[in-house]
Amino acid sequence: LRWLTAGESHGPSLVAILEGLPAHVRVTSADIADALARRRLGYGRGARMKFEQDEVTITGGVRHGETMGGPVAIQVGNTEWPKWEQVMSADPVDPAELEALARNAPLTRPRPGHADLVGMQKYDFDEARPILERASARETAARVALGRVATAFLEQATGARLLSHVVELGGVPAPAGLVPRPEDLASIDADPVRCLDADASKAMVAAIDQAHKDGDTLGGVVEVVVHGLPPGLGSHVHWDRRLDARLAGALMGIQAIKGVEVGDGFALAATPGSLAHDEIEQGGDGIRRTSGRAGGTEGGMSTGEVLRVRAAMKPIATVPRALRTVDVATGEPAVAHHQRSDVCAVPAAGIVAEAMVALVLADAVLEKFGGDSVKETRRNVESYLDTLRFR
Ligand code: EPS
Repeated sequence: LRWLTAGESHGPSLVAILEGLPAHVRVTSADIADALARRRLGYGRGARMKFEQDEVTITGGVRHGETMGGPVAIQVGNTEWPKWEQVMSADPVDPAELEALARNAPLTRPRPGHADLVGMQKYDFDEARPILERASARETAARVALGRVATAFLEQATGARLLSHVVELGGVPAPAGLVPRPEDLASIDADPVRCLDADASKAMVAAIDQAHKDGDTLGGVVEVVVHGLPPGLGSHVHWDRRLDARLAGALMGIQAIKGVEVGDGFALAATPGSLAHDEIEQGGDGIRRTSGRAGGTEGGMSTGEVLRVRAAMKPIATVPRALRTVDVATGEPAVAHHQRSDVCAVPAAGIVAEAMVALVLADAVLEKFGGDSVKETRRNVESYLDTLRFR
């Protein structure tokens, strides 16, 4: 599976291409629009989330609600575009016209923690606009669109079900050990911060309100949970084939993510070996683990138990109570530029994390089982499961 996104935060649209999916994956523009709407959920988002719409068009690879085997191409229109037509025009614009636009004022006061400064250094720009436009988490809309297609494939080919929830926000933890089931998804999505526990959710909302008052921003931790994966995705034989390594890389590739855990992750480092592993027993319907500390991978392979991966998001770098920086035009001390921002985008990060996990898993499923149609992949999965040793 290969995939790419292109487009800027205030450009005309984002575009995304997914290549290598089999034919007959059932997916519609409405499914993708629903996934994008889930990404816009979440208490603490900024003004733009209220007035901007995600306009989805599938421009290739799907006919009458099913993939045909060719690259799937999706366009997500930015309804903000008319305001940015000159500032972000692909073709040259009369400099006098540009200069008259307040929106085009050079951004020379880079935000600490953002891509602004190092991006200007690396790509040789004297202001941050060309950097922040692509660094923006707006791009995650394109990934969520692709992730929805990957999720459809996973469900239809393997029966796996994927969801996410917020396990910590602004230092407020959800109770430990809550592992949501697929049927919890509707109530998680209905919660303002996508947290499974009502009391923790209230405290998280209060933390966001306080940060908003203080002109501050908040981070948190999201967890993606996948039920029903077959054992044996990924491999122990080489570092870059390990499923957990691929998941970690994909999650770290989301804007603002600073840490990843598989299963109990960092807590396992402080737990004696006798209590850190998942013991194996012969259950009624086959071999199973008695707990889920490893998060559903052993030796870099899915075990067939519930997969659980976490991503830690730092607070958004566009902090209203502006941080100290240097005006790169003058070399003088300054405060970082700020127009508007989200207080917290952790609930949305869960949806993006689902998309990244879905893309990695779809890739791993195709690697192991192949198939040019969903039926063929499913048949291969079923015959593998039927002949599995030690079931
Ligand atoms: C973002 C900053 C905000 C968010 C944007 C991501 O945009 P702006 O700077 O225009 O206010 O609204 O997120 C989205 C538009 C989106 O669809 O998620 C950033 O700097 O990452």
